[in-house]
Amino acid sequence: MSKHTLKKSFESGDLNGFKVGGRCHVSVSIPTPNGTLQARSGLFFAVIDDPSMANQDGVRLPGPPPVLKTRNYRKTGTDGLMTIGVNGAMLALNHVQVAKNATIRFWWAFIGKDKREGCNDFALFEIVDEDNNILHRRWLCETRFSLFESWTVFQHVNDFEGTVNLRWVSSNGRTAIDEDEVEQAFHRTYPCTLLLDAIEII
Ligand SMILES: [Ca+2]
Ligand SMILES: [Ca+2]
Repeated sequence: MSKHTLKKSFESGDLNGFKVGGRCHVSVSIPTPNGTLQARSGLFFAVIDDPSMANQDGVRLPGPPPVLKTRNYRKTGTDGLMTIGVNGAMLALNHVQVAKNATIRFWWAFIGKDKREGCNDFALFEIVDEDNNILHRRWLCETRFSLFESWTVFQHVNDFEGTVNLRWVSSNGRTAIDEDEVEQAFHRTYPCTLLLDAIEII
């Protein structure tokens, strides 16, 4: 067992200890296309971006809290399609001590609503150092591939020794030919949701 271990399962019923960007909360259940989903561990789980804070046309209801701008998140898929973040939400655990070869593990689920042309909503996880250098980033789900994923385990063996920030992001995304293409109002609608539970560093 590594010298720095951590367990977070949201069983306090709040997000104390996490940095929150945008609309995040804890819940005991959430509706999905496959019925009601409950926590993977214990009673509570985190909901990153809030699907209940949008109307039936997918338009976000006014805050507070404000949504988080996510346009710094982008990637080009193996098929050449570029995806650029629009807005969403983020949960972070900052200043986490990790030992080299520690295993970072958590359970995630994804609920997306957007299969429209020009949209690719997504969820990702990243590990950054204290200077914001990306040590590891994994795109967990994209709506162009899947609109719903039930609880799935993520595991990563860390190869960095020191202090890191762990971030989970849920984001509206748009697809673009080039980065100068302008975001449209419809890119900000039908936000997706990332669910998170049972975070462990062992
Ligand atoms: Ca839990
Ligand atoms: Ca969307």
